[in-house]
Amino acid sequence: MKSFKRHLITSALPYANGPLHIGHLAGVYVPSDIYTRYLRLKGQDVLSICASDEHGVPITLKARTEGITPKEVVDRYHELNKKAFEDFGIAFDIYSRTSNKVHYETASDFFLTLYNKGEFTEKVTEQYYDEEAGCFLADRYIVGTCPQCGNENAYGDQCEKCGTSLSPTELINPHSTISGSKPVLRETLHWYLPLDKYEGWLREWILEGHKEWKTNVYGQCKSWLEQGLQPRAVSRDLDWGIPVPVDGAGGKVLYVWFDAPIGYISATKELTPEWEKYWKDPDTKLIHFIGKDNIVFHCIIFPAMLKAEGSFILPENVPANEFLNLENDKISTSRNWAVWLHEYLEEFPGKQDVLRYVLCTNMPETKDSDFMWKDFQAKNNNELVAILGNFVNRSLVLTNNYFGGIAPARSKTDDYDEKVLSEIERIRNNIEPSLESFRFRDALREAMNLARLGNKYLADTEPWKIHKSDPEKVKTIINIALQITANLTIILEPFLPFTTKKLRGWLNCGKFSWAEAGRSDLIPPGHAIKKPGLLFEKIEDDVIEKQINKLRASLKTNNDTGTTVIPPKETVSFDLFSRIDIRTATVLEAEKVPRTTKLLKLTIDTGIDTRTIVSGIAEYFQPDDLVGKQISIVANLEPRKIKGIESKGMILMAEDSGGKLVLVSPAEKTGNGSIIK
Ligand code: B3M
Ligand code: ZN
Repeated sequence: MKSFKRHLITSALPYANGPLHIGHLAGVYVPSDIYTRYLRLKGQDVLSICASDEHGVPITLKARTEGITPKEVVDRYHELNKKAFEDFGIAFDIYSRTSNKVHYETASDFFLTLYNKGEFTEKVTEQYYDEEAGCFLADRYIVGTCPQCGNENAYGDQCEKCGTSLSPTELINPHSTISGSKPVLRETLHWYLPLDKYEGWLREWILEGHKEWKTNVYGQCKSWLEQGLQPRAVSRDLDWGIPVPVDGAGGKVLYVWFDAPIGYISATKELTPEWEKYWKDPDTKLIHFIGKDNIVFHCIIFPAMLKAEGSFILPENVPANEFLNLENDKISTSRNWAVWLHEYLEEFPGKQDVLRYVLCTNMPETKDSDFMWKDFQAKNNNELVAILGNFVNRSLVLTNNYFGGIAPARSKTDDYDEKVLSEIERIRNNIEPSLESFRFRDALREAMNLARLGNKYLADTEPWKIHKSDPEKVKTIINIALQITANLTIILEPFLPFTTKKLRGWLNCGKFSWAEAGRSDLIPPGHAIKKPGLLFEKIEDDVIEKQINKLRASLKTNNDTGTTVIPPKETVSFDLFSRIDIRTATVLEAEKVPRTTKLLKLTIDTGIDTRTIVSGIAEYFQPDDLVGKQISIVANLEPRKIKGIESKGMILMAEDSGGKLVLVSPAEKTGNGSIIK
């Protein structure tokens, strides 16, 4: 096995388009943090890199939904997510963002290096265009049926269900996620990375060179390589992103999946002037922590980019996790079916390690797993409180009660004592291979076996019964209990950093190194410890019921129509809402827009003026049905050209989750231009 001088750990850059939830922690960030903390404990030279992924359609879609700019979206969620990572002890060395200057320069330079090497093919192709929205549709702007697995919500660049990377023109029955309309094809120029040219090399590098990769990762790579790789566009017709740095590329930006992985490099550059030692020296071990939907980008596309550029190292491993579900259902931002990290901390202050623990014991390392609130409660009460907390509490309280808080010396040990002492080392030796091979569930279970050992040792030896009759024996028992406690501060540090910090405080000791784990002399005789507090507290049924009910409420079913109610959007400030001017108006004329199926051109009297609004409601209303109707409109929306017609405003419609659309009209006739509050 090759030895490395240093480690470079990257964690998938979360899109700054929404808050983080438990699926992010279980899939990427807890495993990455466990591995990084373990390497640090071993005294390794390690950098842990992450950043907000701030470009791409996920951001602009969110901006459209919230009626704010993409910059406002990323500024809000970059800060929220950065704080959530800090609150959960995810100890990155840097958490940067891809909208900053160093990234723009780094990504542009990377593109230009490949461009000047002639790596890209420039091609004019037909791409889907939304006539209503007036923009090309790429990535999440377009959805359709995946040609591989039949998933009807596959995106234009990837099917998240089967992981296949796609182009919009491969989708079956595609439609725009902006206007819902069926897109038309239009010619546009893009730059293509010749993945096909690197297919042979990728086969060799992965299928021959990295047979040790996790089965789920290796298997996905194998199936893509077997399907054959196609050239892939690395630019987009979008106005949010890093402009393509060549002449004649007006209105085109780098594809977010071209720029984002380069964010690992730019963040490292931002962190240290020695960044090239980490990214270009083959003595660096590069590990990418990601979720399974990112495997193609980290195992096929980014390595091909690095290979084409030629001066960077390649990832040594990409231990992708599968997905975490919640109460037997897929975590869903749009349905608010999630446990948001910032909300968890409001409801469970100081219990970050309980969540880290539960997520690790059930980590989706090889297959999807399920977070259940009842399981969260059981693991907290039956393992953290009853095993770890109980043992530590007894060990420290008895030291205080029997020896005034001063660690006693071991006197003569019997076979059982010696067996327990040797178990400390055996357990430590069992944990290491699991951590080294990213099997964190196994590693944590083994680490907890040390607490089980301690609990059993005290229960078997019952020092509280013999502390008067055999004080020498009790000294030995308590000394051994303290050695176990000290070892727990080492082997649990990667998993439960807040708990081990507390424990070190009570033990009145510093941070031991990983090399010291397994020893039985960490707490010398005469060492003064402190009085302990409670390490964990029981979680009662009503607390869990409240969480389960909260989830159920977010999927409240509408009794009248039997459809689930679409959960509310993010809260907005009153002043943001008050900037929107909603008025009553009357439809004077209505006609279909030629050569479209969904558009109606309406002439309306707003009380302020007579204006035209183009609306995608032709499938729901006949033009004549609308003439004379009083409606509600957004009167101060920026005018837009739709099919060459200037549309000034938007008609308010009510759409239930079944897609049924009705007009929003005042309950009784009122003057046009009346302000709707
Ligand atoms: N922003 C995460 C996602 O697909 C994506 C990761 C980028 S890592 C360079 O949700
Ligand atoms: Zn699919």
